[in-house]
Amino acid sequence: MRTRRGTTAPGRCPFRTREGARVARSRGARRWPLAVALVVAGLLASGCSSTDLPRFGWPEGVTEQARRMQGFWSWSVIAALAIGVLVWALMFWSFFAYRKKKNSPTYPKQTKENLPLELVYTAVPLVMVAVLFYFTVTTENFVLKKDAQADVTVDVVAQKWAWDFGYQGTVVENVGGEVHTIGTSDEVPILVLPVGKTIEYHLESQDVIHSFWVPDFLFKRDVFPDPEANATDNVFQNKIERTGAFVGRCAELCGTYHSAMNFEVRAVPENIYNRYIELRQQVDQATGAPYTAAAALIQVGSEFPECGDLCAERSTTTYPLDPDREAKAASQPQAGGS
Ligand SMILES: [Cu+2]
Repeated sequence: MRTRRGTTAPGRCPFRTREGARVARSRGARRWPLAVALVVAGLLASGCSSTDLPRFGWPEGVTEQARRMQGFWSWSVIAALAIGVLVWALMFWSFFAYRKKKNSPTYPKQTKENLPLELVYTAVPLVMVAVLFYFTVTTENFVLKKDAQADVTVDVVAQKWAWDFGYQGTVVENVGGEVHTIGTSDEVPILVLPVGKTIEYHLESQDVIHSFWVPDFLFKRDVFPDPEANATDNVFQNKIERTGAFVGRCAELCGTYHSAMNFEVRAVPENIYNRYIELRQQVDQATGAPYTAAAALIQVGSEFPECGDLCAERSTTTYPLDPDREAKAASQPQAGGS
């Protein structure tokens, strides 16, 4: 039944009229700028830059293992987006292709129990889960892989509330034993390591459970007392890909000064690392005692001016927490630190 412009017959959809269609179109036209503004605002509010885009929010790690995990994450997101686009396309195609046609008196043909189709959409998700599982396992195996022969092996001993780093294979002149760097309440221990080399970490706690965590490694591992008796895998390896100072923390709530249990990884070129370890095994003529970590860093810095802040005697990423409970002021960075 035809109607005059702007009126509708009882029981008919108002958008069937030309007037109604125009109203719907104008509402749609008004919503488009709002939708675009929301998308733009969302992108701006996310704080991401174009360089972050390939990582899809994954933090930037500094080890070979972290890069592999990032690759897995990025490809997983790309695969999810591709499948999402396909599903959205199928949805919208079916919305429009099979909608009730204008002037059509009946609904489109309804179908059900299409066995081949049901088998397909049961099998496809299973394949997707299997593919994701395969890449999850291979990535995890890569991250946890241990080479038979590491280039540098360090003993990491955690205790309330400091770290002790020992370099296997080193012998301190006149004193014996391996080179150790031990944190105190006045000094954050610096673990100097070479870039591009396989580092092996042996973890053990002297008391409670701690956790060795360097955020830039995108990796952490709980540190148990007596790891053999506790049947824990206390050894892992990684390869640091770039120089820099990276803060390390205890990631297990281990007691009163847990938050003070920081350290710093100093990743340096191999020649600087070799000289540092050489010095740490020697007696410092100025003191008559073996070189401390700070004295060795100062000496290496003077021999290799290009070392710059990488040879700073104190940590540059964190600072000791003042354990004095009476001190009301917040701890401040050490001179030269940040
Ligand atoms: Cu701890």
